[in-house]
Amino acid sequence: MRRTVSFSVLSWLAVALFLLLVAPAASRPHPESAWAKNVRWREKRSPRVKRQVNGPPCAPYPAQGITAPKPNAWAGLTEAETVSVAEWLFAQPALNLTVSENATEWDNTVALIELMVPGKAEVLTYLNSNGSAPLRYAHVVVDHRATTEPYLADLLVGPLPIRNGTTRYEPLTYPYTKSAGGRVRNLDADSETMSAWFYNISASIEDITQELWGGTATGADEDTLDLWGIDPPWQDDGRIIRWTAFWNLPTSDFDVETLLPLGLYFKADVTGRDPTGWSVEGWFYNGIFYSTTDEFRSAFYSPGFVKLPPNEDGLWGQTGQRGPVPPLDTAYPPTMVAPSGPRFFVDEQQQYVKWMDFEFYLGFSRDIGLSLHDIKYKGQRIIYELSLQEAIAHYAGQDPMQSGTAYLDSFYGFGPYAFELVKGYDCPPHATYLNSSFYVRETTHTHTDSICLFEMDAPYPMQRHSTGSYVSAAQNVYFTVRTVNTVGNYDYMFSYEFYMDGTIDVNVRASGYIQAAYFANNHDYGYQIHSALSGSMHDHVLNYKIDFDILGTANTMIATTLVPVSETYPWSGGKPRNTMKLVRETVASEDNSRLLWGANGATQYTIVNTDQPNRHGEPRGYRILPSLGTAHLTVQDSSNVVNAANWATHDIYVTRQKDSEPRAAHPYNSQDVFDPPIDFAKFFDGESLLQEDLVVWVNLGMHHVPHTGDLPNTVFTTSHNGVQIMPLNYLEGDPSMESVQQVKIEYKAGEVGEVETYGQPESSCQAEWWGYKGDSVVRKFPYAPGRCTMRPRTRVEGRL
Ligand SMILES: *[C@@H]1O[C@H](CO)[C@@H](O)[C@H](O)[C@H]1NC(C)=O
Ligand SMILES: *[C@@H]1O[C@H](CO)[C@@H](O)[C@H](O)[C@H]1NC(C)=O
Ligand SMILES: *[C@@H]1O[C@H](CO)[C@@H](O)[C@H](O)[C@H]1NC(C)=O
Ligand SMILES: *[C@@H]1O[C@H](CO)[C@@H](O)[C@H](O)[C@H]1NC(C)=O
Ligand SMILES: *[C@@H]1O[C@H](CO)[C@@H](O)[C@H](O)[C@H]1NC(C)=O
Ligand SMILES: *[C@@H]1O[C@H](CO)[C@@H](O)[C@H](O)[C@H]1NC(C)=O
Ligand SMILES: [Cu+2]
Repeated sequence: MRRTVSFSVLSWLAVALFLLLVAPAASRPHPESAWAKNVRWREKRSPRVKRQVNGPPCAPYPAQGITAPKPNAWAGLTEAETVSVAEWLFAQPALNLTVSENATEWDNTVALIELMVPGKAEVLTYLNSNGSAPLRYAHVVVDHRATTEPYLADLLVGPLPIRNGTTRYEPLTYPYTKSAGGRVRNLDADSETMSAWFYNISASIEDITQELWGGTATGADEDTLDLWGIDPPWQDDGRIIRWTAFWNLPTSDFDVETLLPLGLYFKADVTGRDPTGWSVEGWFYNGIFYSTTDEFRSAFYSPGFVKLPPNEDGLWGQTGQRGPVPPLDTAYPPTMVAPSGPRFFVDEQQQYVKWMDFEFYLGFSRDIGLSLHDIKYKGQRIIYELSLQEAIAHYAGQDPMQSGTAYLDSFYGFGPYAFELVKGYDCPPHATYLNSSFYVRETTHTHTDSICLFEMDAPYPMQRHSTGSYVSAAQNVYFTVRTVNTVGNYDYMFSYEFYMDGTIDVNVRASGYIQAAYFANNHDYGYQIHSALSGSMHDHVLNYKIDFDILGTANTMIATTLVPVSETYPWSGGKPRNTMKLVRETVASEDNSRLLWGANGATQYTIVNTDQPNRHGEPRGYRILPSLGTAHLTVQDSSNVVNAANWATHDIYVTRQKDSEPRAAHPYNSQDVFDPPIDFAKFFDGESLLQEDLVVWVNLGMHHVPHTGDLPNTVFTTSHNGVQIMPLNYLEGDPSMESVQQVKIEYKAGEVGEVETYGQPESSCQAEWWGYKGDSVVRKFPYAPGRCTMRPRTRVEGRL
């Protein structure tokens, strides 16, 4: 679900100052900016009624301070570094740059300046062996438009600090699988002209839009309709084809436009930079394709032409309280407090975090937003990098708009859309917050409080056990790092959760507005969810990179499969027994390292170090387990993305770590889908994976078939997916037993004998523990009293 293609840049350029600054490459259908809305809201808002309760304090808690063991090797460029790089770039005559503020579609601009993530070998030397900090380089993207063949060029600039004479720039080619000198064509170079051209097409059927919907899309202020279309454009046979759809503009200040398709589409060949060479190639309405505008017009004015109803803004598409309030809903809901304050440490300067036995650094970039680095558990590195790589939302439908939509979100970037979190809603009241920053148009923008960190008590214990004489239970407190990235119409909530048993849970949830389809003839592609609306089926697939380092970089993936067998044993009297076995296999090379979770969850994938067995001879490692069901792309050999999302074809992949393969996808893969800058399939070249430095690429996904419950917004409860990364024979036992947050209550005959609290601080629950009774027994029949009494189960008698 998302936004719009880039040609509608012009429509929001005029008004959406904020979003414009955020993402010059992206575009949105909104007539108004968030900023403008905010101003209007301030004018409109009524005096607020404060909650008259003794609720928890809502001010964010600063975490305990700490000094990171080393300066963060992934920390973004400083203000001074960015400024110096920008100045230096503008002094390079060959780049022929124009400042963004004054640039036209025919000027070169700087699209990005950020840290070039240093190579792993260098960083490991720095972290492990007191080596010097890696040299810092900037990653720069130059948007070359002062040419008839516009392109985006990745450059490496450095080393930093800038020094006349020693600082150089060179094409950043090594992360590419495409042999194109670190550059890719820019299909959006003419977005403003294209927007104007599309408005002209729309204006040429103004009589029809007036008759169908009582409005126009001509680029004028009084427009009530909008135009945007497929992403990526069709790129077959060297032509660039864009299908454009008509949408109703919202009449409220809600972001409902993606719910207001009107069911009319036109096809245009927009190859090249000269608008006089562009042409309309047809129209599509209510299941019928018309190959010219004249043909469509004459059909429209023929008797019997069926005119279908529009989708219009209304309460149904707007969030906010309505309808009868559920019983007791106005009372203050349960909430969590942190009586001792944050029980974790943050070095804000170095973006370093330490909670219990986990510690790691944070990174942040335009393409993927938040990333986690050098994750150590009990002092040992387990993961060198854990980061989102790309997200696709691949739609389908009987119309060319839905059929042609397959958003690759890193094109828009996650970093610029990590908006400030809503305290008490996005994160609990006691959370700690960090800022994130990103470069845009010769400025640095900071989203304040856009990363939150907090501990939660899970609503179930880590462990419990009852017997007739005691009960034991351990509290399940876990730690979360979270951001929410709203890329267009869709809000992704990314959480990294750390558990006391050594598990890391990576999960994503989705909310916001769906991109819905016009209802006509779409029965095979979704449910009808409103009067003229269909819920446009689509897949979300989000790829994550997990660069494991289990007890060093020499690692192996082992697939352990439960298989049904028929086996005769020495004791089975010559008769086979139908049973099951465990089959251990290594994933030996990149020839067979594109994997599926498999039927019935029978295969467990683990990353181990076979040279580091535990005392029982089993290799120590970590297991990767889908925690909420997963999804890869249903569409095979997608006509939309071709080779641009070859990371979405399977559930989990393993490759050998290479600095030349830092990312599964490039943000501009959508610009050349047949030969994208990074074709993930090319990572698989048969290399051995036995005791090598391994990277796991895992997909989280959702098959989203929106229903009425997706209106007005998709809900996080059902739209979610996750994987757990959990210790496997890694430790001697369950490490959560080190925590004092557990209890053992001994009891007998309805009386508590002893309560063991292990020195944990007093809490109000402790009084209740003394009231623990166990079973209450009421005799119903005075017969054989000895046997009728419930007997306490003891270890000896129990099943275990
Ligand atoms: C943009 O152009 C105007 C007019 O030439 C000039 O005054 C202004 O300084 C330019 N902006 C920047 C950021 O260079
Ligand atoms: C430099 O860019 C300008 C537009 O900003 C263009 O007119 C000019 O031709 C370019 N010069 C070169 C040498 O490419
Ligand atoms: C790194 O330096 C610190 C402080 O000088 C020293 O304590 C430590 O042993 C050194 N570590 C290695 C691996 O050289
Ligand atoms: C590099 O040289 C340019 C042009 O001579 C000068 O303006 C700039 O200040 C110099 N930068 C540094 C870092 O010495
Ligand atoms: C759109 O139409 C106007 C008025 O006919 C014309 O001046 C303009 O050049 C057209 N724009 C494009 C991009 O074709
Ligand atoms: C976040 O940014 C705000 C506004 O610039 C600043 O006041 C605050 O100190 C920053 N917080 C952190 C943790 O850096
Ligand atoms: Cu969805």
